[in-house]
Amino acid sequence: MLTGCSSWPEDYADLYEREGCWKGETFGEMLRDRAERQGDRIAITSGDRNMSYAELDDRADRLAAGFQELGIKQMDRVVVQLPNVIEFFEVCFALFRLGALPVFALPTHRSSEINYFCEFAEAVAYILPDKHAGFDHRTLARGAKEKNEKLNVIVTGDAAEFVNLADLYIDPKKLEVKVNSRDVAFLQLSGGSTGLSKLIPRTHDDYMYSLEVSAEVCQLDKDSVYLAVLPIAHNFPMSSPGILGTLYAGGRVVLSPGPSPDEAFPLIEKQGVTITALVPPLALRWLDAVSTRDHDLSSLQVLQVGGAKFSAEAARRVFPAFGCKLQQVFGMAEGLVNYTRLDDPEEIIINTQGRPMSKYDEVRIVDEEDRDIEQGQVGHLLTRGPYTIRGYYKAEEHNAKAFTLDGFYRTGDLVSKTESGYIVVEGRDKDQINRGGEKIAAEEVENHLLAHGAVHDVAIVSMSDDYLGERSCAFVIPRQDAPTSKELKLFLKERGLAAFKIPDRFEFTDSFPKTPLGKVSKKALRQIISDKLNNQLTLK
Ligand code: J2J
Repeated sequence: MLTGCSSWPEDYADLYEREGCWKGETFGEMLRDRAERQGDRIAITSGDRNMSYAELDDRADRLAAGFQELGIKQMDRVVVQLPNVIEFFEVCFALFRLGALPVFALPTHRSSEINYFCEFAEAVAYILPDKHAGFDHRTLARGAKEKNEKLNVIVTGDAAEFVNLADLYIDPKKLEVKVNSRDVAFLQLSGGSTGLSKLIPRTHDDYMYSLEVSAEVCQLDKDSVYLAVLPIAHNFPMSSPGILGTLYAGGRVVLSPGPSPDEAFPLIEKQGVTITALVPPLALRWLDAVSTRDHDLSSLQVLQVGGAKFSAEAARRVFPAFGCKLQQVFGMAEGLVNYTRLDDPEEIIINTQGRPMSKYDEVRIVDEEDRDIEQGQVGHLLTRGPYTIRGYYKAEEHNAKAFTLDGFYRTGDLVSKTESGYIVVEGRDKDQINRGGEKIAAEEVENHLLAHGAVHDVAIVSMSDDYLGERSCAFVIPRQDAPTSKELKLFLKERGLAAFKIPDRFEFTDSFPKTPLGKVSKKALRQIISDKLNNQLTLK
């Protein structure tokens, strides 16, 4: 096991293996198997390009050889920041075959996040696009390289002074590495609640099991066509069942260049898409658009919505608008995924966030003292199971708080359970803003703002928003020369913070409301901003 990671205790590992959850298969082997069994079938469609399983398998081998020649070895960490492109798959499977570990960054991440991932994960390489969504990613590479001149920078497209990914597909060699399925396959990002995002070590065995069960619950098979709309580095479109679950099932992944109805609807029609996954704000956008377009979306069987709470009102509109099933998905990159089942009664699909996908998932709903509460009451969700991590990467101190002594992960979600065992997400007790599915750790942004000379103190909270569900609001106690919100936004941008983390609104104040224990009361701040927004609405 990679140093800095916590494995499952032996008795649990034995249990999960004995029960057939962990099958001893690595990602590299999984792709090889699909390529041998159905090499001619298309694995990925991107624009006009169709890549078969055999071709993906071969290109992964070639790239693994190229990576090896560059010096990338088993257990090395490689920051991968690629959008929804075929190279994403080739890179991941090449690294999996070498036993090297992708560290998944989002295309929206900027220098603050990238430098942290490179440094914290002690990455030997950083793989990025030349430009994406109007941004030149090579500027990030230059910054990262300045901090570590040994970093291998590999670029898709115009590589400038860096290595071009296209040059690394060389004659495949027999790889001498033996990758163990119990080992970490990659590091996924957590939404985070304290400071910087924690890295989540996921093993071949545990993640493969989550793909197997996800594919089963979502009834995927070789004829399934999954449209990847959300950025595929996110855990949801990656694995629930997502792109990897689709490959697991031998289906076809279609990559959408963007999430808008204008980009996605024609693809659904042309490619016969059967399933796709959205976050709630996108689902709202699609719901509004569908009646004004005349694309034939009849191939769509399942529309998944997750990542943030989907309101019952919006959920009710899905079937009439799309004529397909809605599936609510409540998951987390740390592990546990809950799904409504495709044959569940409508009221369950509309009003709940599903139930755990595996019978080996253990779920507890507890009070402040970790005591189980009565069914139907709201409490803290704890979970443990065959695909839920036992600790974050190199985070001993944080792990002591984020996990119970007996290994349950504290999700930070407040939930209740229906009589039939379905989970309803009721709120959150983690210091995080869920901005339409993008998670923002308040403390991370607060720390950046505290570095501004004119900021004495700051507290960031969520404010409700009709479209995104939540947006972020920063309450700032300024020093003498009060900064403007524009200055502060620019300051954060210049510090290289991803745009989605920059507060949507700033409120300047003399003091913060306190809890009886003397801590800043974020609850009171949320109330202040909510009252203010309501007043503004009434005045309009
Ligand atoms: C309310 N809150 C939700 C939902 C996630 C599948 C689906 C989603 C994620 C994901 C994922 C929610 N209703 N339906 O990894 O595999 C909030 C909770 C949760 C946190 C996890 C997957 N679905 N959430 O969103 O790691 O607060 O994973 O703890 O990004 O999102 O965020 P993340």
